[in-house]
Amino acid sequence: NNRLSGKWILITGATSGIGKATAYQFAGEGANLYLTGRREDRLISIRDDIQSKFSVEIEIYSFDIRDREACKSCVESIEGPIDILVNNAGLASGKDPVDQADFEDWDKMIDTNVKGLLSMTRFVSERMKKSNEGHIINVGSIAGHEAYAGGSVYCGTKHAVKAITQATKMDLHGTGIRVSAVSPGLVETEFSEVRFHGDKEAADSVYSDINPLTADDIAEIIIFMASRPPHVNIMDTIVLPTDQSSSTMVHRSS
Ligand code: NDP
Ligand code: 8X3
Repeated sequence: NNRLSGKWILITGATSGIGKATAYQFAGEGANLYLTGRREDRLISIRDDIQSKFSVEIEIYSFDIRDREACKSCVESIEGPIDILVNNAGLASGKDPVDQADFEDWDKMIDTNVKGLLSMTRFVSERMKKSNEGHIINVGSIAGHEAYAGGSVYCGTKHAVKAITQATKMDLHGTGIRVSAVSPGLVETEFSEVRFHGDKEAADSVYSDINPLTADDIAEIIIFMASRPPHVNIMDTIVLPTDQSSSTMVHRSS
């Protein structure tokens, strides 16, 4: 009665955090995986580790999601079915005010979180439409529902993910394809280390004295969405740690 067993799941950004946890949980349900990310060494070791624990098939594709041709050739070289696309690859880069922020940071976020997600959606939805079934699950954020200071562009990209999710659902109206988003608050992953350009202290302070979400908490929500019956389409879920009540309202124990 497992609705995920034997399905094929394409996960972007599977080398770390939420994408990696999602890969393990889908494998635990007996689903096969296409895993992507830039760091090939990690893709290889994650593939080998998952296959030492679960008997599933895994293909890995190492490329930069900002490279549209690479997205196209990844999807084209996948011969088997793509039942579910988890658009997870993304990042925040910097948290500077709009008058001081770095243009390279802005380009990275827009090119990855918006254009990369769109490229994958474009190529995969075209295929799903032919078979009239599939499920696209976008990783949004609380930052796609509320903006905060220093987040003009990151929050802008996640508001875009929310709009893209809604419009994609409408574009695929009348087909059997489902379109969902999950919108987490603070999840302790490599996210803040990336945002603060490797400054571990700054990254740790984001999660200090709170009980943050884990990547597994979000993976569980993704698995739940994916395993509903085919007539059930969860549009979005905002998931916060109990210690967080809005983007900026965070209860710290000290
Ligand atoms: P991590 O930094 O742990 O993981 C990010 C993943 O995205 C990595 O696998 C990375 O792979 C991949 N990625 C980043 N840039 C690229 C690129 N140019 N090409 C291909 N892959 C890329 O962070 P999270 O797991 O936290 O982030 C996953 C998603 O969750 C993101 O979309 C993020 O915005 C969102 N999110 C995170 C929250 C949090 O608090 N952590 C809260 C809400 C949403 P590689 O570097 O190997 O390419
Ligand atoms: C990540 C959530 O608020 O840390 O999307 O930027 S936040």
